[in-house]
Amino acid sequence: PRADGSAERPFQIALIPGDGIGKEVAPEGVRVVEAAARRHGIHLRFTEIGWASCDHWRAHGTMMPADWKAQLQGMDALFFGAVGWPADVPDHVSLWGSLLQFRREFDQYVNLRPVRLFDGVPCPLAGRQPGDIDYLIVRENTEGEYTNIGGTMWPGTEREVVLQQSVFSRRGTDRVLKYAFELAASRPRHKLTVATKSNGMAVSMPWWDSRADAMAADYPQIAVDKQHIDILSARFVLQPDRFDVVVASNLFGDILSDLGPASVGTIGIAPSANLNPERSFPSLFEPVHGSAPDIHGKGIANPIAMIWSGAMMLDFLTDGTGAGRAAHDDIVRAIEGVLREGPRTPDLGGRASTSELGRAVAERL
Ligand code: GGG
Repeated sequence: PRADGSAERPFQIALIPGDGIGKEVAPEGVRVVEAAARRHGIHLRFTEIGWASCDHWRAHGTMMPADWKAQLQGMDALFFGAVGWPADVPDHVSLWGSLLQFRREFDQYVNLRPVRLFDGVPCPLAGRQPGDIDYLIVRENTEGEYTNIGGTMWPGTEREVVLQQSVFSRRGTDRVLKYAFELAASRPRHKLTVATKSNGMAVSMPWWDSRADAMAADYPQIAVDKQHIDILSARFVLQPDRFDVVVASNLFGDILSDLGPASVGTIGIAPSANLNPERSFPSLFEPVHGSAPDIHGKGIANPIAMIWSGAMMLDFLTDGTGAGRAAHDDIVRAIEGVLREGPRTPDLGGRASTSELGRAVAERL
């Protein structure tokens, strides 16, 4: 059933494998999402797209065709693998030419990234049990430190000066803070950590803090904790159980969302949802990890991040209700089972292949 009540039309999903291991994990994501959707009577239609990739850049000199938006017309969601690599395409070209276009043009201003410690995943943090660590990172996703505004003076000389500007708008900041406050209000612990660096970044971050303080007045039930990004990073490792919802600017959120999953065992299982909460545009679901050139082509990438991102997609598409929520929960339970009992890919200390793991999750549904 669809949130808008139109049960007949299948959800249209653009499958964009991208580059590197994105191409290897994407089919496993589709395998599991299709199986879970079928079980719950959710109709999906995937359309595979070869652009938003370095292959496209090599053939055409751009990451995407000029009419990419028109080609995605009517899509309900984008299911994305990874972008970047090989090295003949500079990373900033591949990222700005694809993923960042989607985030900006589709106004996907929330990047939701869960971090959980699972039974069976070797955790480098001593003494932590599954259940101790379970938090959500809310990353601002359309502005902040991710800009291409700036320039170079006197390039190539000893006087060379490089400027890179950040952008923090009141609208952009307030809307992501609001999402994070609402999310914290919906969870039992009622706790929100605001990532900041207001001692060093003396313009933008005190202002970011002041916006959080202003909003906190509307949420007296939420315990708000502002932390500088440096000590916050240390506490992700030393005291991860103190976090519930963490809201951060674009760059800080990007760094935290690799650190969090790595500190509980592997970034190979970390999912993310790039959301346009108003649903005016399609949202995008992708692993936190990138294209991983070091393991590309070996068939050993962990597909769980892609699979879990697919579960988040089903949940979001159906507005967190009924069939989509049930399909999401089934997938997460199947992931829990595989992580507990195997098979395991090398990042988890095993020797299983990407497709063995994908099949194992699908079989547990
Ligand atoms: N699947 C995510 C991916 O390909 N990430 C590449 C990357 O470098 N992303 C940067 C970002 O998320 O800001």
